[in-house]
This record gives sequence, structure tokens and C-alpha cells, in this order.
Amino acid sequence: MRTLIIGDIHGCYDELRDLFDAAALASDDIVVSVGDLVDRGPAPAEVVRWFRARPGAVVLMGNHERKHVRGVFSYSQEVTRLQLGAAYADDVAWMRGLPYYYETPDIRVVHAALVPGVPLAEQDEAILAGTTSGEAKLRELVPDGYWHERYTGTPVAFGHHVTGNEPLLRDGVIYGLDTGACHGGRLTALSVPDFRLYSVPARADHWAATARAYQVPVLRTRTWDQMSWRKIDEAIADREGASGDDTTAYLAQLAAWVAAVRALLPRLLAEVPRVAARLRAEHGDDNYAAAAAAHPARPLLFMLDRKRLELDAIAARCTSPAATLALAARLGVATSELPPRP
Ligand SMILES: [Mn+2]
Repeated sequence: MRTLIIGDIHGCYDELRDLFDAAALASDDIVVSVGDLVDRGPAPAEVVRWFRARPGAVVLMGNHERKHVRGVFSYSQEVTRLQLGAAYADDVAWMRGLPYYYETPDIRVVHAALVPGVPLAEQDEAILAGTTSGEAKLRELVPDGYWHERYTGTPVAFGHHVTGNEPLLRDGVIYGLDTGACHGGRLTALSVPDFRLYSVPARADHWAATARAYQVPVLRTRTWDQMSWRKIDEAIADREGASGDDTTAYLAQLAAWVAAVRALLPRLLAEVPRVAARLRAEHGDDNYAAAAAAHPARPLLFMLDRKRLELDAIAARCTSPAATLALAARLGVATSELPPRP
């Protein structure tokens, strides 16, 4: 029986299968992932399913799992959330319980780093997982050079920093296994107790392709309805020219939708006197004040009565597409001819 320790997988399921073939994985072998199962690659769901289902599989908390657990989102986490789909919440609940290290008499395994001379159980989890704050702490504790240049003792295997196509090896003690599978590099494993290395090439630069493929799906998940006009304009401007045809087409649809919703503002202003006229016709002059007070657009009707209704008052209420559409509904302005929200 062996223990097979695998570097950062990042959703590269085909390469994981290739690696198992190369290492002739046996059913009673222990499989240990250094962490970062997800983010950047094409198939995180398959990778997570495999590790969750297999007896004798161990996954350490990588900085990427920690981002999901803590809800710290940037683009690669948004992509993963879509890739995992309905299973996302359950997979993140599972990630919450992942250990920060693994140890046998032959080997220690951590995701990113450890402080030489400190027992594993006393290490800072942020340093073990390689979070941004953990890396800053490590620089303070090990100010010159790398932690792994000073480390002595039981051999240690880790991932986190891409070491190139070859693993980082020193003196039979240091085994840096992140060979950049998700960036078109290799996926690498260390077998113990024989200390043999296995490595397979990535089939493609997965993150480049995945990042491109998910641009529009991720944009669709944005809460454009709730955002201020300025935020929407900035978000569109940020992405213009930086992306492919699909994204350009999506941004054009979004801009057209936003312009159409914004164009409602003068129509909403013009509708207020019409609403007032209808109320007067319906309830008579004597009962108009009571009818206006009961109307959902009451503050605007009061402003109209005091001759203080201007476009600014409408704009102050229509700070987002959702607020604009809500006011349109209160005034009974039809919005069915608007293009659908992309
Ligand atoms: Mn990683």
C-alpha cells in the first residue's frame, strides 16, 4: 500500500485520470491532494466528486477552497460556482471541514508552506493554506529566502506555487508538487514510502480557455438590476475591448437594456400629472387629496401639487434599473416593450 500525494489539481480531471494510470493506482492506495481541487480548470465537479466518493482519499484545505468557504470571491471562484451548479453549497460545506495538514511517519503534507521548527499542530492555518495574509506572516517569520530552504526533518510535500514543469526537489526532504496543470503545465504526484515521482502533461492551457468560456455566463449572474447607473457604466467600460465577440455582444445588449430603462425617466415625470388628472376625474376635487394620499406614487403627487415636481425628483428615486421599474409599476407605466434584461 502506497500513499500518493498529488499537487494542485485545479479542476483538471482528465489529467488526474492520466496520473492515476501513470502511477497504476491501486484501490487500497491512499490518495492525498495537497488542496486546490477547484478553480481555473474545466472539470472541478468531477474532481470533487471523485475525492468525496473514494475511500482512502484525503484533501487538504488549499487557499482556493478557503476562498469558497469564506465567500471571498474573484473571477475564478465565480466560474467554479457556475461549474458546480446545484451542488455548490453542499461542496462548500464539505470544504469547510478539510484538514490543513496530513502526516505519516514518512511524510508531512501541507498546501503551501510551514514555519521550520514549529510542530504541525501549532502552525498558523493561514500559513499552511497560503492565504494572502498567511504569505505576509510567513515573510515576517522567514524574512530572507524561502521556508523550504531552511526546513529539515521529516520530508514535506506541498503545492501552491507553480515550480515550472519540474517539481521542486531538495535533498529527499522537500517536494514542491505544483507543476501548473491548469496553466498547460503538468500534474505531478509523489508516492511514499518509495519516494517515486509521477507526472503527466496537461492537455491544454485550461485556465485560458475556461476563463474565456465563462465570461458571459458570469456576467449574466451579476445583479445589474440593483446596481447604480454609475456602477453599471463603469462595469461595462471596464470590460470593453478586453474580451471576445460573445462578451462584446453581451455588453452591447446590456448597454441597450440600461439605456431603454433609463429612457423611462422623462416618461415617468410626464405620467405624474396624468395620474393626478385620472384621480381627480375618478374621485372629484373634494376627495382628490385623500385619493392622492392613498396612491403608491403619493410623494410625487404632493410635489406636483406644490409645483415642485422636476426630473431631479424622479432621478432621485430611480437610482437603479430595479428602482426605475418599480416606480414605473407604481405609476402604471407599461414596460412590456422594453428589451429583456440580458
Ligand atoms: Mn494552487
